[in-house]
Amino acid sequence: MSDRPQIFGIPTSTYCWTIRMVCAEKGQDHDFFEMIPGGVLDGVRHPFARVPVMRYRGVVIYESLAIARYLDRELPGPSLQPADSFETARMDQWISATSDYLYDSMITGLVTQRLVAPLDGQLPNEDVISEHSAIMREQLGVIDEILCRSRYLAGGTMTLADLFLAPLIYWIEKTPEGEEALDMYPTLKRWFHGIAGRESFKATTPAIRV
Ligand SMILES: N[C@@H](CCC(=O)N[C@@H](CS)C(=O)NCC(=O)O)C(=O)O
Repeated sequence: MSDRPQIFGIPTSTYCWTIRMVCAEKGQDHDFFEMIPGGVLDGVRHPFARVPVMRYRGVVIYESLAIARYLDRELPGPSLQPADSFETARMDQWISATSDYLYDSMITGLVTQRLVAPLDGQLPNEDVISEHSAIMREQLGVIDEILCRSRYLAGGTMTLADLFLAPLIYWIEKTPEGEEALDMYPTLKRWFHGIAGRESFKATTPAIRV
């Protein structure tokens, strides 16, 4: 049985990246195994055909939030979850919004079309990009407003919420639409570059260049 968390997934996945950053922030080495959604590797599978899946100390956990919270509680190192109830609610609110709304506009609507489709030899769907970029710009405005009032999404300390959102911002910044939108929000941009400058982010950035 491995004494390091084993993370199964695809390197470009924002969810996988968040989990890898959680390990790095806790000062915990991990092993990453490439497994496509729906795949089975070394007996590990996600029953709903998604990634990541994590195996650690003989237990298998899927769903990023469950994995992140588990690792944060189990591993030594600085806590990535607030002690305060209101800040915890704020953290949960932003993780939920990231997974349910921001991922859809930024990754599914923009990044998949602008960056991934051409890699597959397909033309990006400009209507989809334009529709989702407009939604994304509004969402970025909401996030920027929060970050004008507090250093991180849930308050004065970095939490899991920041680790869930930062990989999305990394990918949108690689698109012309995302880059232009981020230029409108210097506070959000500063927050992102603060996270992107951390060792945990740099050590887990996907090797792929687009
Ligand atoms: N609720 C899941 C979502 C994970 C997820 O959607 N992962 C993407 C990769 S970033 C995936 O597996 N997509 C495959 C698909 O949608 O079929 C979690 O939080 O872990």
